[in-house]
Amino acid sequence: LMLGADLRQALIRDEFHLVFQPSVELRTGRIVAAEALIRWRHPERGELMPDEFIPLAESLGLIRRLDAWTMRAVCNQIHLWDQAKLPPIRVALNASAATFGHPGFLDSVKQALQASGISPKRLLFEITESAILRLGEATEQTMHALHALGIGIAIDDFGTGYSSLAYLKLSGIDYLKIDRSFVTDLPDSANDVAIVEAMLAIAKSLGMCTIAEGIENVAQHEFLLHAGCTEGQGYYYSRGLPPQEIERMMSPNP
Ligand code: G
Ligand code: G
Ligand code: MN
Ligand code: NA
Repeated sequence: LMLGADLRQALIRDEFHLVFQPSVELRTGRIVAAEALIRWRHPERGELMPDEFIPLAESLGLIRRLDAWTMRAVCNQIHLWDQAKLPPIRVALNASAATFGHPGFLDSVKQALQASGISPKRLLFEITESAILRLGEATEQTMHALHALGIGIAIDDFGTGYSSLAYLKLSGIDYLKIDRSFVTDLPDSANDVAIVEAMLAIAKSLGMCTIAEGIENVAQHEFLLHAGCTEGQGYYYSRGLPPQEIERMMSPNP
């Protein structure tokens, strides 16, 4: 309850910041993307993680403002990286169902792109399959419109949403992000091996790229590389980093 009041204040006082977790192209080891993850520097409680305040923001109706803050911050950061002539990596953002499903969402994206002057190709929205199902038909139009602008779409936490596979027929999905729960026990778990191989086969036949989440060791990395997964994310490569550290990792002469 207290935290809810603090959250309204935090939006006014601008107490948020972003960390960026690299996504690595498995074949080359290059950083090709980064996922923007929000953090709240609470004046008394210190650094708070999204699971401590995103659900609260959703229930208090503040999530659209929070996601709008993230979108502006991401666009500004990309603009700064472009000015510094860093490699043009893609930046992924998470959007809650209420954000993605709002009628004003598309316009707010266009506005953020225009204000920052960045290319839409640099952005990728992550949406969970449960959000897609909850939103229904409007989602299809939004995904299509984002895709038409050149923005990427990824299904986050793929395989965990108690959903059918029917939504994969929707146009505009560029990436499937294989949830960490399927990666943790690779390559020892025969079940997880079978499930992940099946997911990679679906993605491949639908012309989608794949990103495995939660890679923590070389055995998982090797398995996913040889199984044909496109990209990997996880502590094996890097945790979420402040912008300056990402810059150092991407600079040609560190
Ligand atoms: O930062 P951490 O790795 O703990 O992220 C946990 C989850 O929080 C992410 O997987 C994502 O779903 C969610 N999240 C992070 N940043 C944002 C954001 O800006 N907006 C929304 N809606 N969710 C976010
Ligand atoms: O899936 P979401 O978009 O909710 O995922 C990001 C979350 O996963 C964040 O909380 C992040 O800190 C966490 N995370 C990222 N990489 C790893 C990893 O390699 N291992 C574990 N255990 N958690 C990770
Ligand atoms: Mn995500
Ligand atoms: Na995820």
